Amino acid sequence: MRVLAINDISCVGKCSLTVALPIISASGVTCDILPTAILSTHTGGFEGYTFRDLSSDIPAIIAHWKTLGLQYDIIISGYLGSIDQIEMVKSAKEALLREGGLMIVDPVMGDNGKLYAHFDGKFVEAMKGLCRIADIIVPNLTEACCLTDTDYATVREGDYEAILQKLTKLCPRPSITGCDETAAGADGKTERVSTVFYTDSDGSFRRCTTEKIEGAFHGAGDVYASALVGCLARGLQMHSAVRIAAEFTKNSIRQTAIDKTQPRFGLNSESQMLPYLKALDSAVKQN
Ligand code: PXL
Repeated sequence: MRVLAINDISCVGKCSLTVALPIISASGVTCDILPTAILSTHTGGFEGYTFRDLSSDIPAIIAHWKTLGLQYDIIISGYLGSIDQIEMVKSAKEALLREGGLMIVDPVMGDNGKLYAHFDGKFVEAMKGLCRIADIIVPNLTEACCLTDTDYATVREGDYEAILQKLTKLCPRPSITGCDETAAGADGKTERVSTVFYTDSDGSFRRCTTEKIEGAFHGAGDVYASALVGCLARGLQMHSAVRIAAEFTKNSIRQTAIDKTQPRFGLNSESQMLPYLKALDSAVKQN
């Protein structure tokens, strides 16, 4: 099983390839990387970061790999710095995904109702085009709203299923992370958060719900997407993969809250890797 992760390298801040490579490899499959840019830090919560765009290298890298006859079982794309790079991911799929392989797109564009720096409406439209050639997409709720032209501010818990349904117009197997559940604790704070998706077996709507830990934690989407890829690469069905990936992400967020490290420095998922791998191993054995 051979996976290709297309994403940037944010040297500091634990997101994109610095998260995808260790998690996917530890899941027990080969993970090759196609870096789209090198940044000194990611763009959320830091100022003065460097950004070296690697777009001009990408066509030659793909051409070289074609001469090697490389074919991937899964390609996952994440943060992309420009519309040109979106087109390059489409070319990478054409050239490198094996017949019947899985194209997974994490349409990284924003969080908490806002687009990240550098993104605009034109980029969102181009990202819809990339989602159209994907088998699975893993947006958070903000990104799902952008992709379905839904006003994030007005979204209520009862709307998640309709938004997921709208996403199927772009891609057959969408899921949405970060869907707050309204059940509030004694202090009025939301205590649960769900990932919504359809099962592989009968296509029924499902919610995978975990404890919500208050705060905005950077890189949670990258941990989730990488673990989901790891689980799918090991042959798990969507419902098991979502459950294991969501649990790992929640445990990593909890560890970060316990350690009280700054959220912009990313999730402390390292110490949660072993429980993740145990859960994956036991699900694979039962499969
Ligand atoms: O975690 C998503 C991400 C990845 N890469 C870069 C980012 C972000 C989110 O802000 O800035 C460079």
